[in-house]
Amino acid sequence: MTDYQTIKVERRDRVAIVTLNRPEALNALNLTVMQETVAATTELDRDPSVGAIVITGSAKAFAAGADIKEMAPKSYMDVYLDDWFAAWDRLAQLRTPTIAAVSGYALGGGCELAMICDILIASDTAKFGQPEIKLGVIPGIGGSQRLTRAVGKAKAMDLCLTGRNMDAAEAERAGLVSRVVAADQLLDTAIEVAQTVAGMSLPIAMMAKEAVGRAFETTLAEGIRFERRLFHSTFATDDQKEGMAAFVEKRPATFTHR
Ligand code: CO8
Repeated sequence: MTDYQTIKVERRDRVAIVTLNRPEALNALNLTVMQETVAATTELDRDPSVGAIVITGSAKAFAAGADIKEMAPKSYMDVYLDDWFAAWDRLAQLRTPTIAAVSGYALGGGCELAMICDILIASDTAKFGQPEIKLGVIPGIGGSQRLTRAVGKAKAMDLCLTGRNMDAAEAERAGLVSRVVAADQLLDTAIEVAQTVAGMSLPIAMMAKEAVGRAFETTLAEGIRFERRLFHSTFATDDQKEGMAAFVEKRPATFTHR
């Protein structure tokens, strides 16, 4: 597996774990972290033996945001011409299900990275926020859009305008995270969830992900039409035959991901 400077990539059967690893900067997302995370997840996404990808950080910080020291001297032309942060959009294009396991700070770009993932699991120490306004900027990796879709206008405005943090309990109540667990259980829980997802048929999991994702992009009628067409197409897979046969025969399904 490729050697990276700012992330670690491990495999556990059909699950890949990408760990942000810049402890000296609380995993601040600099150019190298972005390039390495995008390169690693793109490679994992192409590998059919990977059924789910967990993205995590340290106990203290999932990621404390974009790297402020790297950003501070940039001019408008620097960030415009480089289309600064656009590469993170690649993560939203991954077809393999992704799970963010968040402990400690998930601020600014850290919160945005977690929100790009399909399932967001938090430890009871997690703190989410979009504090960019305190730096004289606004969210730049989708925070104003994804947070609003996840938690609604009231909390999104509150967080983006005051820059305050939301703790794990508030994040769960608001619907930003699907589960909160004790800090020492976080990675095991995320891997367990990832193993459950990875045990399903990969093409069917991709379709489920695509269908849910569509809800954020389209009208209800079009979304339902899209879902129905995908549902029909599941009947073209071996795994639909296997999944239903296994139910009828009262045995566990063995999916071949075809
Ligand atoms: N960038 C760079 N370095 C950071 C960052 C960061 N986001 N966060 C922490 N660090 C560094 C600190 O500078 C410090 O380094 P050093 O030891 O060399 O001084 C080290 O990490 C440890 O941090 P602290 O000493 O501050 O640790 P504390 O436990 O005291 O505080 C906090 C932790 C509260 C998380 C604090 O570090 C903090 O407030 N960090 C910044 C959080 C933030 O504002 N994040 C948002 C950044 S902006 C963004 O993500 C999107 C911008 C979109 C712009 C779009 C432009 C195109």
